[in-house]
Amino acid sequence: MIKFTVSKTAVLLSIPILLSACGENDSNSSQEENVGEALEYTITGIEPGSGTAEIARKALEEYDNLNGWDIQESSTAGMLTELGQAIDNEEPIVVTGWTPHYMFELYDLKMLEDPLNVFGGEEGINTLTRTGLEEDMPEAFEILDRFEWNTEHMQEVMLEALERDFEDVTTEWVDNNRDLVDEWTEGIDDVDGTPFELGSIPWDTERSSANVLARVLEEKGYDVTITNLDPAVIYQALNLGEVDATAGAWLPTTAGAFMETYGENIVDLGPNLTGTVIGYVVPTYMEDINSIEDLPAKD
Ligand code: PBE
Repeated sequence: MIKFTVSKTAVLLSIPILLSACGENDSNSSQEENVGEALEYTITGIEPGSGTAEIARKALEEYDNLNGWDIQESSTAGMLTELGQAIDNEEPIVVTGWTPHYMFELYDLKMLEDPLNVFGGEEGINTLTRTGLEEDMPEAFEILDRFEWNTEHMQEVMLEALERDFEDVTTEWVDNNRDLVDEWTEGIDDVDGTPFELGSIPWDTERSSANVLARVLEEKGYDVTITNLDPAVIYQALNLGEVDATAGAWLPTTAGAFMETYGENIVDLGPNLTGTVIGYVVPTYMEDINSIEDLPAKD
């Protein structure tokens, strides 16, 4: 039902888009109004309970023009399906997105500017451990502390993992990136089957880092279990010492509230990757919408 309304309105949209392409700035307002109507003032969100979802909601409060807008939270898979469908039909859509993610490889998208800095701009993905890990498992702790890669590496793993499972992909990745991996492990003693509990949250970015680390720790002799937990739960589990580490804490913004609540017994080893961004994302064909403030207010 909703889809039908969107596509009907999208037909109306094409005329103002053409007009604004001729450089008539004051035609923008009519197009912007239609974008809001076409979307029924709704942003397509992801899993409630994720840091991203929390901050996306906060943005609705902070931006006056988003008064009356809502976020339809569902799942990352649902969001990606809706995004794909909208793009197939060149319909407007606003989603909550993040980079690195293959959505930016598959489609022409842009992250909307965030002049109020609600989404925090560039952040990093930090490695966290429970307190006491350094004393209990100094070898693993040292590897975790040295672990550092970049968005291209992660992107490569995520793209490959669209076709094959993460375990295969990361086994191969570790083999192909031996020099880098050696930097994380050089001079560190092997262990003999020590169990290691690695927490992950169920998104591809975190699956990538958890699996790369698992392969590296396994090569050193650890018996690694990757446990998938909800974002809020992983911080509680670390705080209670129920998992040993995670490599997937988007900080300081995305997971900032979780760290404030549960961070007391968590050791933050700093970023293993930098330059990540979360925010509202639109297809580039929405030419007049470049900033969150360009989204039309609901009258
Ligand atoms: N992420 C990707 C999310 C959800 C999607 C890791 C940025 C988060 O932790 O909120």
